[in-house]
Amino acid sequence: MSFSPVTVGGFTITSAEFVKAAVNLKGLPKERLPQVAFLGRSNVGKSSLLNTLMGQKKLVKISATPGKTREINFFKVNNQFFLVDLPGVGFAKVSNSKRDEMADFIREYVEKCQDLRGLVYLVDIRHGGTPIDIETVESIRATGCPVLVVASKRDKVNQSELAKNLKLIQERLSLPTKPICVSSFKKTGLEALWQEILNAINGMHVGDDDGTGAD
Ligand SMILES: Nc1nc2c(ncn2[C@@H]2O[C@H](COP(=O)(O)OP(=O)(O)OP(=O)(O)O)[C@@H](O)[C@H]2O)c(=O)[nH]1
Ligand SMILES: [Mg+2]
Repeated sequence: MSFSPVTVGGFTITSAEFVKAAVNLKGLPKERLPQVAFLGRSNVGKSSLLNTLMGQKKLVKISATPGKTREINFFKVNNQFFLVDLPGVGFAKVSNSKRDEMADFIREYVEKCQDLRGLVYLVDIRHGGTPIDIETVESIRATGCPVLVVASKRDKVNQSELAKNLKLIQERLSLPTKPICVSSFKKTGLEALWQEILNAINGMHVGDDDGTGAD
C-alpha cells in the first residue's frame, strides 16, 4: 500500500503501520526498535492522539465503548520506532480482577520491555489530575521509566481553566514545569510533544533534518 508522507508538528511521517496487538509479554514485537508508550485513564484520548501524531484518521481504533481495548497495540513509524497504545487505566466498568490483570500486564511491560524509552501519560485537562493519575504516575516512576505527563483535550477548556488546571496537574503530579497541553481535535501542542517523543527515542531531534530539504 502506498503511503503519502505527512508532516505533523514539524515531524515528517513517511510510514506508519499497525504491527501487532499483544496480550502478554510473549506477544511483544520481535523487531528491536525503540518504543514510546501512551498511557492514561480510559477515554482520556490516547488512541485519538496517536492517530493525530501519525497524521492518520483510522489507523488506531477508537472504540465506542471506553475501556474495551485490552491489548497493547504497536505502531511502527518511519521503520524507526514504535508508538505503543496501552489499555486505559482504571476503567470502572471492568471488573476488579480484570483491572488487576491489566494493571499487572502494563506494569510487567513497563518493567521488562528493554526497548521502552519513555511513557507519555495523558491527563484530561478538565480533571486536573485525579487520584488514579497520581497513583499510576508514581508507580511508573518507581520502575525507573521516564514519564512525560501531557494534558489532553485542550479544546475543552477556556484560557483561565487551562491556566488553573495546568498548575493543578503540575502540583499534583510533582512536575518540574507545567505539562504540554494538546488537542487532537484542533491539532495543537503537537510540535512540543513530537520533540519530546523524539528526544526520548535515541536522542533524535526534529532538527536532525538539517533543514535544507536534502535527503
Ligand atoms: N474534544 C476532544 N475530544 C477528544 C480529543 N481526543 C479524543 N477525544 C474524544 O474522547 C473520546 C475518547 O478518545 P479515545 O482516543 O478513544 O481515548 P482512549 O484514551 O484511547 O480511550 P480507551 O481506549 O478507552 O482507553 C472519543 O470520543 C474522542 O473523540 C480532543 O483532543 N478533544
Ligand atoms: Mg484507546
